[in-house]
Amino acid sequence: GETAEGAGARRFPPGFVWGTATAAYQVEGAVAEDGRTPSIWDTYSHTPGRVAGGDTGDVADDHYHRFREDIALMQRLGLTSYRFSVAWPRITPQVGADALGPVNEAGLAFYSTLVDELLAAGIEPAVTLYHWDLPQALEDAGGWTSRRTAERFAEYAGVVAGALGDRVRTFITLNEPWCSAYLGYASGVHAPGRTEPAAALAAVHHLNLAHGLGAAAVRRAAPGARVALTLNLAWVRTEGARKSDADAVRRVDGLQNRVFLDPVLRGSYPADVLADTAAVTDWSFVREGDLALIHQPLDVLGVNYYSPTVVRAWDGTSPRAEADGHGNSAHSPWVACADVEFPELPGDKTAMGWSVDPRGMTELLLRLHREHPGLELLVTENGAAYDDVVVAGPVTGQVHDVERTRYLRDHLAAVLDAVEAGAPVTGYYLWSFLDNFEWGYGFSKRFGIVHVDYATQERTLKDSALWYASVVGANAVPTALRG
Ligand code: PNW
Repeated sequence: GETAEGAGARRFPPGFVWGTATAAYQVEGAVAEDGRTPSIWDTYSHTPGRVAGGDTGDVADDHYHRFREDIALMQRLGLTSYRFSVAWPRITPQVGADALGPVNEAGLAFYSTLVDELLAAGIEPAVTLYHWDLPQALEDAGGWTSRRTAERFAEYAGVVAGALGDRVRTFITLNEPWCSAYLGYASGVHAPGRTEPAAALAAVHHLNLAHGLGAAAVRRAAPGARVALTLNLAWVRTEGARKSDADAVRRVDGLQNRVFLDPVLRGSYPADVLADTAAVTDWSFVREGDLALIHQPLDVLGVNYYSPTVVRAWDGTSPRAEADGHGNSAHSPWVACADVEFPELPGDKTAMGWSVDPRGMTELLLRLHREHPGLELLVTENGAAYDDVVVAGPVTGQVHDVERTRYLRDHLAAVLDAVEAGAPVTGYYLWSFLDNFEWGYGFSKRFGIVHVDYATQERTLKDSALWYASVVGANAVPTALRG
């Protein structure tokens, strides 16, 4: 094999940003400290039967107390950036539908210190303002089905940008509104666990509105900062040749990609999506002027990519295939798609059951470049869960996670394929830095390049972490793997 420094290596553009990503509820713990109040994920994870193993984020990786140790590990790996999220319930713990309530200085102080320590270690912070931990009080007042949630989000975003904007270059308004809307309100496998398709589409709109209002608030509070939005987009494809297969592609593409991209980047909702979903909702929650508010200038589009989306028209007779990894057969996240199925693909799968398809990443980045030329792209998440085993090593434990390293190598090569074909991708954040609370799967799925022993909070660098360090150091991805 070759190391990243070796002859068989492909270089990334100079200045390419290399990082890892986490999210507050998945790593922080300390859920009742320094004035934090519950979010929808506290409620959901403490509801029996919702999360695998009854796991909760009460302690998680204890990152709230161990962030200095974690930053030291990042520094040792040579990482140049860290994407983390701010827990809204730490910042405005008394928020209600009609008022933001007082700012909790202790909550802000935690993130301010985190930013300072990162900068001191030579690591650039990238801040996600909403990674799914909605204050419970807002859910009680309708959550994302209510436009007041979007209004309060913008106020909260302005507070955080005002406090950190002198040191933080990049603010990401929302992480994956697709998950918040469809997994939270249609399939119910994420908090708040509702299963109402009409509510999911109302949530789509109010999340889009939250992005637009939040983007404007960030600009006012931190005029020098870059505003980004992170979406989980997919290159939707079919292996079927029927007209109905092509129609299934168009509809799923509409719900996954265009219903978020079009309002933000073009100022309109796709007419076909409105028509496809007309039996579910009349979209009357979209008010005059909303699309102008959503259509704010965007500096960077964050792209999260894990696996492909492959569809075909369901003939209505054989059992409907649902191999899209969303984990709920009774309630689909795909509203108005009862005649679409998600066939099982041959080939490699991760521990999530998600198919491995690096080419889908290249195609996705190239499509974004083609359809939105000039828009800077940032890979804000990519990575894989595998069933890691810690083995005894000479000094400390070791994790020989060959499959994760191969996944990362192949996806970095896929990013580089897109870059070489002209896509303006400026950085890559690996999901995740640490093993963490994987939402409905609890701690049973490990995405980290750093292993966490949850009983002791001991961190162990996996082989993939050392491999990633060599990639970052060389600014290049090797064409082959050692051993
Ligand atoms: C993303 N799906 O979640 C999130 O941004 C992370 O917090 C999470 O840990 C990571 O990906 C790995 O799951 C997703 O069902 C959750 O398609 C579910 C889906 C996609 C992304």
